[in-house]
Amino acid sequence: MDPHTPVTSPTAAAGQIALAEVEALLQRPLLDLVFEAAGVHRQHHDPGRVQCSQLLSIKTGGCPEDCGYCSQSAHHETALAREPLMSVDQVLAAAAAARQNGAERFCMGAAWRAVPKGEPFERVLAMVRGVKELGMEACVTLGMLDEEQAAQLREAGLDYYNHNLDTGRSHYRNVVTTRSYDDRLATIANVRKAGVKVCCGGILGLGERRQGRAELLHELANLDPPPESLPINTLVQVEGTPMAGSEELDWTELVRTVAAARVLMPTTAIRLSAGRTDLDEATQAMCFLAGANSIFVGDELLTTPNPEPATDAALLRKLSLLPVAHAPSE
Ligand code: SAM
Ligand code: DTB
Ligand code: SF4
Repeated sequence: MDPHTPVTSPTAAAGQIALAEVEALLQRPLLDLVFEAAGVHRQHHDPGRVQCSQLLSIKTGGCPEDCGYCSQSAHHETALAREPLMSVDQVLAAAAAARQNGAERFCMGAAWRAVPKGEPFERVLAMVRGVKELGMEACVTLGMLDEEQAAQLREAGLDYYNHNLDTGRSHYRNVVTTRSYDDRLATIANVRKAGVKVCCGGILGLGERRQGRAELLHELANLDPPPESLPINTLVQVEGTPMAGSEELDWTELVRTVAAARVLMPTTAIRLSAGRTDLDEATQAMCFLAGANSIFVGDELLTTPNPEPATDAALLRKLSLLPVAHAPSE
């Protein structure tokens, strides 16, 4: 068959998607795939808008998990200094500054295996309430949580919980050994049950093959419903972590993955996440064309650099992309 022959692409809206269908999508000629994804994107989203979130690491380093990519794992010797849980005032000052810089969602990350009980969790709940009072959307990423904790976060006003599957099921054991794929899925189910929106994606460039990326997209597209927000990170190589030195991902594989995610999950917000400092403008533009419509802004992610705000502002201007307006306070 001519590789450019139009095909009927699978979409999560139509129910369960087979792994073979995702593999076929990822094998399509790149430009055909991007062309289709751009069409799907324009049917479901405003192609002139980009959702902007800002991150803050509220508790840094010393994490008991052994995620092979992470600067914050206590299992690896990295240059990162540990920092205890920040105060509510410190966090809200950072959130207010982020809002001033144009972020409409504030995402707070903690290097925990699981959400702790007691005062630290109460403090996080106060941070969520405070971010909401600033009129911003609130997102947290705190590791595993149970149903009751998810309900408390919802009660505090939390909009999104970020919990990534990172990679496909078969490659997962090469990346993390201290928790299972099903542990991740159980937390995501608890978040859903509480009525909090799910932000769930992965990292490309962890030494996986295209097959591994197909498996990841297959898992994500078959979540019921698929995640409302899907971060696609490319590995930020951190010296001292086992994944540092992994083979660099070719830019076309990133674009291909973004485009396939857009076709499979038409209504999901796809975030071009970690790794943008290593992407040239043309690659980022291609990702936006292929369906990415969300980024992290601010010059730092959690512990690693992000493009300077002026650099991002210039890129968005060149592409005539506007940030999504601030959501009104609830
Ligand atoms: N401890 C919590 C957890 O793992 O769910 C929350 C914080 S963790 C740093 C949030 C996510 O950041 C991870 O799930 C991973 O996908 C991503 N991440 C961490 N280090 C990264 C790196 N070096 N490059 C790209 N993405 C990374
Ligand atoms: C996600 O998928 N990417 C963000 C957010 N969720 C929490 C984090 C990226 C972290 C990159 C490495 C660092 O800065 O520590
Ligand atoms: Fe801990 Fe999260 Fe880093 Fe894994 S990714 S080591 S759970 S902070």
